[in-house]
Order: sequence, then C-alpha cells, then structure tokens
Amino acid sequence: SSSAAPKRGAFILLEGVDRCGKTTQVSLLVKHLMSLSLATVAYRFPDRTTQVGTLINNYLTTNGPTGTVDDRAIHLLFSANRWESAPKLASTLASGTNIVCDRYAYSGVAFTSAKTEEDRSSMSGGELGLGWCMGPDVGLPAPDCVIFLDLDQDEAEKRGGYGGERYEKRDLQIRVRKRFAELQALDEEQGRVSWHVVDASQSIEDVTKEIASIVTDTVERIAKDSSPLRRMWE
Ligand code: 2DT
Repeated sequence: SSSAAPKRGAFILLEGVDRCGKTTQVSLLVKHLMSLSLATVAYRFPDRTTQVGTLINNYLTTNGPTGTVDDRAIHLLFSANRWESAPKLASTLASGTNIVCDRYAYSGVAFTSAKTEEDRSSMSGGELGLGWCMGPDVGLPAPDCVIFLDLDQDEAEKRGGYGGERYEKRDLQIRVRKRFAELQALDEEQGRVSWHVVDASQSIEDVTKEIASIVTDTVERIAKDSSPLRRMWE
C-alpha cells in the first residue's frame, strides 16, 4: 500500500448577482460541512483585508466621477487580489481542506464586462470584452463546481435597498446577470467546470438544502477520483 498523501479538498464556488444570498449560504455551507467532520474554510473575493484589497475597497465605496479610475486598472487589481491568494488557496486544498468561496473570477469578468452597454458576448469584443476580461485570471486555481444563485432583478430589489456601493445599480446588475450566463455557456461548451444554477428566490432553508446536495456530490467525487486541481479557463 502506498503511503497516502491526504486527498485534496474540493474547491466550491458560489457566484451570483448582489442580494442573491451568497454570503449567507457560504457561511451555512461551511457550518454544514464542518458538522460532517469535513475540514472547510471560507474565502471571499474581493478580499478587502490586503493592501490590494484596500485599494479595491476605496474604489467600491467612493462614487467618484466616472472615469477617475481606469476600468482596466481596477479590473487588474481585482485579478491581482485573487493571484495574491492563489498559493495559499492551492496549499489549503492540497492539505485536504475544502474551500467554499464567495465570488471569484466569474464576478471579475461579469462586472467589468457589464460596464459597457454594448453586447460584448463575442470573444473578439475588444475593449472590456469577455476575452480581454478573462485574460488576467487565466491559470488561477479553478473551482470544482460553480453554484450560481440566480435571482432576477425585481426579486433582488424586493430584498431591500442597495448599500450604495459603486456597482449596486439596476442596469448594471441586469447586464451582470447576462454576462454570468455567457460565462456559464462558455464553460459548458468547453467541457470545463460544471455549473449548477439554483433558484435563489426560494426560502433560505430550501436553497441551503439544494446547495448541500450539490456540494456533497462534489466533495465525494473529488475524494474518489483524486482529480488534480484545474486551472481557470485553460
Ligand atoms: P461584495 O459585495 O461581494 O464584497 O463584492 N467584483 C467582485 C468585481 O467587480 N470584480 C471582482 O473580481 C469581484 C470578485 C462585485 C463587491 C463588488 O465587487 C464586484 C460586487
């Protein structure tokens, strides 16, 4: 028998538009996995606690005149904020701990590419198109499953006013949701990571149940087939 290295942990990503309940579900999911004696930690992006994260936080919480911060520069900061966490994230998984992550590169691409009203779904879309936006995140550790908490904009707005951060605006959020759908379609076309779309208008308990069953399957699959960690969009 081989001296067994620990099985790697599963990398589970929750994505969705603002107000879909992601943050609540991430913390419930971590508790659920811990209750099953599965070592699990939560990650969230942007990680506002680092120096890069401080710049991102300043950007999100000030509503300066548009154009004062270049859209590409801020996009690259969000990506840098993931790259600075990537070694720790990979070593955590390698040690056998599962990660449940609140937003990642899909949010990065969805939000930046949604800043322009034109349809940028084509990969050749030039300025702030999907292809350009994906570039800096290519090669990051890739999640083993993406759980997309789907909520239409009217439902999201019924959940109370936005907090006033820069991106909390109706038209932008509607475009963000479309970009997520485009990113899902791209992953599916390329046979990359599997997406699970969960109806986030259900009760918290029902959403939790649905997510828990998806995650149990993913954790078992990763433990069984010891598939290596994949890389984003490769
Ligand atoms: P939170 O409300 O979840 O803290 O997000 N965003 C996020 C981007 O524009 N690019 C990114 O790469 C990421 C991870 C989504 C704050 C806002 O930041 C947006 C909402």
